Amino acid sequence: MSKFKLPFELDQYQNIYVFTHIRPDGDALGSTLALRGALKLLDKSVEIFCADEIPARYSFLPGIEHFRDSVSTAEKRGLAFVLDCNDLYRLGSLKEVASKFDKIVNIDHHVTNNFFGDLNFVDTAASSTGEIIFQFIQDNNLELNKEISLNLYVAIVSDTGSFKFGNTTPLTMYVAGELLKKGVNPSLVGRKLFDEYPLSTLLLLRDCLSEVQFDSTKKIIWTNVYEETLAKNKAKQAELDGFINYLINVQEAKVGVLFFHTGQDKTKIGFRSKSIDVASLAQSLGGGGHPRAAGVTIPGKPEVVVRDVLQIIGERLEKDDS
Ligand SMILES: [Mn+2]
Repeated sequence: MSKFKLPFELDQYQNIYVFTHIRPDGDALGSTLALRGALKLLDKSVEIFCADEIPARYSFLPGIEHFRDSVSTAEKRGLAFVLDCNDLYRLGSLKEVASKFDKIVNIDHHVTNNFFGDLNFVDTAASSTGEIIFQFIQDNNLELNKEISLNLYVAIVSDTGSFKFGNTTPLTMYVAGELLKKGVNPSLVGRKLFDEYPLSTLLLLRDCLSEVQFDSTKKIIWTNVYEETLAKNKAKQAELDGFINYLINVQEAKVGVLFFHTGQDKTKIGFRSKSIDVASLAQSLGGGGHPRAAGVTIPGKPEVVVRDVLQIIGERLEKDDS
Protein backbone atom coordinates (compact mmCIF):
# COMPACT_ATOMS: atom_id res chain seq x y z
CA MET A 1 0.00 0.00 0.00
CA SER A 2 1.39 3.38 -1.01
CA LYS A 3 -0.80 5.85 0.83
CA PHE A 4 1.61 8.71 0.46
CA LYS A 5 2.87 8.34 -3.11
CA LEU A 6 3.08 11.65 -4.96
CA PRO A 7 0.81 11.67 -8.04
CA PHE A 8 3.40 13.72 -9.96
CA GLU A 9 7.11 13.38 -10.72
CA LEU A 10 9.53 15.19 -8.42
CA ASP A 11 11.73 15.63 -11.51
CA GLN A 12 9.58 18.62 -12.48
CA TYR A 13 10.89 20.55 -9.51
CA GLN A 14 14.53 21.33 -8.85
CA ASN A 15 13.90 23.81 -6.01
CA ILE A 16 11.71 22.61 -3.18
CA TYR A 17 10.57 24.56 -0.14
CA VAL A 18 9.53 23.00 3.14
CA PHE A 19 7.65 25.01 5.77
CA THR A 20 6.74 24.16 9.34
CA HIS A 21 4.88 25.80 12.16
CA ILE A 22 5.66 28.58 14.60
CA ARG A 23 6.75 27.63 18.12
CA PRO A 24 8.36 24.58 16.49
CA ASP A 25 8.48 21.29 18.37
CA GLY A 26 10.52 18.16 17.76
CA ASP A 27 8.02 16.79 15.25
CA ALA A 28 7.95 20.01 13.22
CA LEU A 29 11.73 20.29 13.10
CA GLY A 30 12.57 16.60 12.81
CA SER A 31 10.08 15.87 10.03
CA THR A 32 11.11 18.98 8.07
CA LEU A 33 14.81 18.10 8.35
CA ALA A 34 14.11 14.47 7.41
CA LEU A 35 12.20 15.47 4.28
CA ARG A 36 14.97 17.90 3.40
CA GLY A 37 17.54 15.13 3.85
CA ALA A 38 15.62 12.67 1.67
CA LEU A 39 15.11 15.25 -1.12
CA LYS A 40 18.77 16.30 -0.92
CA LEU A 41 19.71 12.69 -1.70
CA LEU A 42 17.87 13.24 -5.02
CA ASP A 43 20.15 16.26 -5.59
CA LYS A 44 17.30 18.72 -5.14
CA SER A 45 17.90 22.19 -3.83
CA VAL A 46 15.80 22.28 -0.64
CA GLU A 47 15.12 25.32 1.51
CA ILE A 48 13.49 24.95 4.93
CA PHE A 49 11.54 27.56 6.84
CA CYS A 50 10.13 28.28 10.27
CA ALA A 51 9.01 31.80 11.21
CA ASP A 52 10.03 31.41 14.86
CA GLU A 53 13.33 30.91 16.57
CA ILE A 54 14.55 27.32 16.85
CA PRO A 55 14.83 26.25 20.52
CA ALA A 56 18.40 25.48 21.55
CA ARG A 57 17.59 21.97 22.70
CA TYR A 58 17.22 20.93 19.05
CA SER A 59 20.69 22.09 18.06
CA PHE A 60 21.86 18.45 17.79
CA LEU A 61 19.52 17.72 14.89
CA PRO A 62 21.50 17.21 11.65
CA GLY A 63 20.88 20.16 9.28
CA ILE A 64 19.17 22.39 11.89
CA GLU A 65 21.45 25.31 10.88
CA HIS A 66 19.69 25.49 7.48
CA PHE A 67 16.39 26.78 8.88
CA ARG A 68 15.48 30.26 7.60
CA ASP A 69 12.71 32.55 8.86
CA SER A 70 11.86 34.35 5.62
CA VAL A 71 11.56 33.74 1.88
CA SER A 72 13.03 36.28 -0.55
CA THR A 73 10.65 37.62 -3.21
CA ALA A 74 12.65 35.90 -5.96
CA GLU A 75 11.67 32.44 -4.72
CA LYS A 76 7.90 32.26 -4.49
CA ARG A 77 7.08 29.65 -7.11
CA GLY A 78 7.12 25.94 -7.53
CA LEU A 79 6.65 23.19 -5.01
CA ALA A 80 6.13 23.68 -1.30
CA PHE A 81 5.61 21.14 1.44
CA VAL A 82 3.91 22.30 4.63
CA LEU A 83 4.51 19.95 7.54
CA ASP A 84 2.76 19.40 10.88
CA CYS A 85 0.30 22.31 10.37
CA ASN A 86 -3.47 21.97 10.69
CA ASP A 87 -3.91 25.29 8.86
CA LEU A 88 -1.66 27.69 6.96
CA TYR A 89 -2.09 30.19 9.79
CA ARG A 90 0.31 28.00 11.77
CA LEU A 91 3.11 29.33 9.55
CA GLY A 92 2.82 32.73 11.24
CA SER A 93 4.52 35.42 9.17
CA LEU A 94 5.30 32.86 6.41
CA LYS A 95 1.62 32.14 5.72
CA GLU A 96 1.28 34.69 2.92
CA VAL A 97 4.37 33.65 1.00
CA ALA A 98 3.66 29.92 1.40
CA SER A 99 0.12 30.32 0.04
CA LYS A 100 1.56 31.72 -3.24
CA PHE A 101 3.31 28.51 -4.29
CA ASP A 102 1.98 26.70 -7.39
CA LYS A 103 1.63 23.44 -5.56
CA ILE A 104 1.32 22.91 -1.82
CA VAL A 105 1.66 19.43 -0.33
CA ASN A 106 0.11 19.36 3.13
CA ILE A 107 1.54 16.58 5.32
CA ASP A 108 0.03 16.42 8.78
CA HIS A 109 -1.61 14.32 11.49
CA HIS A 110 -3.81 16.85 13.34
CA VAL A 111 -7.54 16.04 13.53
CA THR A 112 -8.24 19.74 13.00
CA ASN A 113 -6.44 19.79 9.62
CA ASN A 114 -8.47 21.77 7.08
CA PHE A 115 -6.96 20.30 3.88
CA PHE A 116 -5.42 23.57 2.75
CA GLY A 117 -3.05 21.85 0.30
CA ASP A 118 -3.34 21.02 -3.38
CA LEU A 119 -2.41 17.59 -2.17
CA ASN A 120 -3.25 16.52 1.38
CA PHE A 121 -1.43 13.66 3.05
CA VAL A 122 -3.31 13.88 6.32
CA ASP A 123 -3.35 10.83 8.54
CA THR A 124 -4.91 11.52 11.90
CA ALA A 125 -4.06 8.00 13.08
CA ALA A 126 -0.34 8.76 12.75
CA SER A 127 1.48 9.53 15.98
CA SER A 128 3.43 12.31 14.35
CA THR A 129 4.22 13.95 11.06
CA GLY A 130 7.56 12.15 11.33
CA GLU A 131 5.76 8.80 11.16
CA ILE A 132 4.07 9.95 7.93
CA ILE A 133 7.35 11.22 6.48
CA PHE A 134 8.88 7.77 7.10
CA GLN A 135 6.09 6.23 5.00
CA PHE A 136 6.34 9.05 2.44
CA ILE A 137 10.03 8.22 2.00
CA GLN A 138 9.19 4.54 1.46
CA ASP A 139 6.17 5.15 -0.77
CA ASN A 140 8.14 7.46 -3.06
CA ASN A 141 11.23 5.23 -3.14
CA LEU A 142 13.42 7.82 -1.45
CA GLU A 143 16.40 6.87 0.66
CA LEU A 144 16.86 6.86 4.39
CA ASN A 145 20.29 7.44 5.95
CA LYS A 146 21.41 7.80 9.57
CA GLU A 147 20.90 11.59 9.70
CA ILE A 148 17.39 11.36 8.24
CA SER A 149 16.62 8.54 10.68
CA LEU A 150 17.78 10.59 13.66
CA ASN A 151 15.52 13.47 12.61
CA LEU A 152 12.54 11.15 12.19
CA TYR A 153 13.21 9.48 15.53
CA VAL A 154 13.28 12.89 17.24
CA ALA A 155 9.97 13.75 15.56
CA ILE A 156 8.29 10.56 16.75
CA VAL A 157 9.75 10.56 20.26
CA SER A 158 8.68 14.20 20.70
CA ASP A 159 5.07 13.75 19.68
CA THR A 160 4.58 10.49 21.55
CA GLY A 161 6.25 11.72 24.76
CA SER A 162 8.80 8.92 24.39
CA PHE A 163 6.10 6.42 23.34
CA LYS A 164 4.04 7.16 26.45
CA PHE A 165 1.03 8.87 24.80
CA GLY A 166 -2.06 7.09 23.50
CA ASN A 167 -1.11 7.98 19.91
CA THR A 168 1.65 5.33 20.05
CA THR A 169 0.63 2.45 17.77
CA PRO A 170 2.22 -0.77 16.53
CA LEU A 171 3.18 1.17 13.38
CA THR A 172 4.86 3.84 15.51
CA MET A 173 6.98 1.18 17.22
CA TYR A 174 7.74 -0.51 13.90
CA VAL A 175 8.93 2.78 12.39
CA ALA A 176 11.01 3.56 15.50
CA GLY A 177 12.57 0.11 15.23
CA GLU A 178 13.50 0.68 11.59
CA LEU A 179 15.12 3.99 12.58
CA LEU A 180 17.15 2.33 15.35
CA LYS A 181 18.38 -0.16 12.75
CA LYS A 182 19.85 2.82 10.89
CA GLY A 183 22.03 3.61 13.89
CA VAL A 184 20.00 6.12 15.91
CA ASN A 185 21.11 6.27 19.55
CA PRO A 186 17.90 6.40 21.64
CA SER A 187 19.57 7.27 24.94
CA LEU A 188 21.33 10.27 23.40
CA VAL A 189 18.03 11.52 21.95
CA GLY A 190 16.24 11.02 25.26
CA ARG A 191 18.87 12.95 27.17
CA LYS A 192 19.09 15.83 24.69
CA LEU A 193 15.33 16.21 24.33
CA PHE A 194 13.98 15.60 27.79
CA ASP A 195 16.64 15.55 30.47
CA GLU A 196 18.92 18.51 29.83
CA TYR A 197 17.93 22.13 30.32
CA PRO A 198 19.62 25.44 31.05
CA LEU A 199 19.39 27.02 34.53
CA SER A 200 16.97 29.63 33.14
CA THR A 201 14.45 26.85 32.50
CA LEU A 202 14.61 25.67 36.11
CA LEU A 203 14.12 29.24 37.40
CA LEU A 204 11.21 29.76 35.02
CA LEU A 205 9.64 26.51 36.21
CA ARG A 206 9.99 27.68 39.81
CA ASP A 207 7.96 30.82 39.03
CA CYS A 208 5.49 28.93 36.87
CA LEU A 209 4.72 26.41 39.64
CA SER A 210 4.46 29.09 42.32
CA GLU A 211 1.46 30.51 40.38
CA VAL A 212 -0.44 27.21 40.14
CA GLN A 213 -4.18 27.42 40.86
CA PHE A 214 -7.06 24.95 40.78
CA ASP A 215 -10.84 24.90 41.02
CA SER A 216 -12.82 23.46 43.93
CA THR A 217 -13.11 20.07 42.21
CA LYS A 218 -9.36 20.02 41.40
CA LYS A 219 -10.34 18.93 37.89
CA ILE A 220 -8.95 22.09 36.32
CA ILE A 221 -5.39 23.01 37.19
CA TRP A 222 -3.90 26.12 35.65
CA THR A 223 -1.10 28.62 35.92
CA ASN A 224 -0.24 32.06 34.58
CA VAL A 225 3.07 33.05 33.07
CA TYR A 226 3.81 36.59 31.96
CA GLU A 227 6.26 38.12 29.52
CA GLU A 228 7.96 39.66 32.60
CA THR A 229 8.41 36.18 34.10
CA LEU A 230 10.49 35.24 31.05
CA ALA A 231 12.48 38.48 31.16
CA LYS A 232 13.16 38.16 34.89
CA ASN A 233 14.65 34.69 34.41
CA LYS A 234 16.36 35.51 31.09
CA ALA A 235 14.33 32.64 29.64
CA LYS A 236 12.82 32.18 26.19
CA GLN A 237 9.22 31.32 25.45
CA ALA A 238 10.17 27.90 24.12
CA GLU A 239 11.46 27.00 27.59
CA LEU A 240 7.81 26.80 28.70
CA ASP A 241 7.37 23.69 26.57
CA GLY A 242 6.49 20.74 28.74
CA PHE A 243 5.62 22.74 31.87
CA ILE A 244 1.94 22.03 31.30
CA ASN A 245 2.62 18.36 32.06
CA TYR A 246 3.11 19.29 35.73
CA LEU A 247 -0.51 20.47 35.71
CA ILE A 248 -2.20 17.60 33.88
CA ASN A 249 -0.10 15.04 35.78
CA VAL A 250 -1.96 15.88 39.00
CA GLN A 251 -4.04 12.77 39.85
CA GLU A 252 -7.36 14.59 40.14
CA ALA A 253 -6.80 16.81 37.11
CA LYS A 254 -8.98 16.42 34.03
CA VAL A 255 -7.69 19.52 32.25
CA GLY A 256 -4.42 21.44 32.58
CA VAL A 257 -4.13 24.96 31.20
CA LEU A 258 -1.06 27.12 30.83
CA PHE A 259 -1.84 30.77 30.20
CA PHE A 260 1.09 32.70 28.79
CA HIS A 261 0.28 36.41 28.74
CA THR A 262 2.55 37.92 26.14
CA GLY A 263 1.76 41.57 26.80
CA GLN A 264 -0.25 43.70 24.30
CA ASP A 265 -3.32 41.95 25.76
CA LYS A 266 -2.67 38.66 24.05
CA THR A 267 -2.65 35.26 25.72
CA LYS A 268 -1.24 32.03 24.34
CA ILE A 269 -3.08 29.14 25.90
CA GLY A 270 -1.93 25.53 26.08
CA PHE A 271 -4.46 22.81 26.92
CA ARG A 272 -3.93 19.23 28.05
CA SER A 273 -6.84 16.94 28.83
CA LYS A 274 -7.64 13.51 30.20
CA SER A 275 -11.35 13.81 29.40
CA ILE A 276 -12.88 16.55 27.23
CA ASP A 277 -11.80 17.12 23.62
CA VAL A 278 -9.55 20.18 23.83
CA ALA A 279 -8.97 20.19 20.05
CA SER A 280 -12.61 21.18 19.52
CA LEU A 281 -12.41 23.60 22.43
CA ALA A 282 -9.31 25.29 20.97
CA GLN A 283 -10.89 25.26 17.52
CA SER A 284 -14.00 27.04 18.81
CA LEU A 285 -11.67 29.81 19.99
CA GLY A 286 -9.70 29.96 16.73
CA GLY A 287 -6.90 27.51 17.51
CA GLY A 288 -6.33 23.81 16.97
CA GLY A 289 -4.51 20.69 18.03
CA HIS A 290 -5.21 17.18 19.19
CA PRO A 291 -8.08 15.93 21.42
CA ARG A 292 -5.71 15.60 24.39
CA ALA A 293 -3.34 18.51 23.61
CA ALA A 294 -4.25 21.74 21.89
CA GLY A 295 -3.64 25.46 21.92
CA VAL A 296 -4.85 28.88 20.87
CA THR A 297 -3.84 32.53 21.07
CA ILE A 298 -6.60 34.98 21.97
CA PRO A 299 -6.76 38.73 22.56
CA GLY A 300 -8.12 40.35 25.71
CA LYS A 301 -7.19 41.42 29.20
CA PRO A 302 -5.37 38.53 30.95
CA GLU A 303 -7.85 38.23 33.83
CA VAL A 304 -10.83 38.27 31.45
CA VAL A 305 -9.28 35.64 29.16
CA VAL A 306 -8.52 33.37 32.11
CA ARG A 307 -12.01 33.75 33.58
CA ASP A 308 -13.79 33.12 30.28
CA VAL A 309 -11.67 30.13 29.26
CA LEU A 310 -11.98 28.48 32.68
CA GLN A 311 -15.75 28.95 32.48
CA ILE A 312 -15.93 27.23 29.08
CA ILE A 313 -13.82 24.33 30.35
CA GLY A 314 -16.02 24.04 33.44
CA GLU A 315 -19.14 23.86 31.28
CA ARG A 316 -17.64 21.22 28.98
CA LEU A 317 -16.49 19.14 31.94
CA GLU A 318 -19.98 19.28 33.41
CA LYS A 319 -21.50 18.12 30.13
CA ASP A 320 -18.89 15.38 29.95
CA ASP A 321 -19.83 14.15 33.43
CA SER A 322 -23.56 14.16 32.82
MN1 LIG B 1 3.08 16.78 15.22
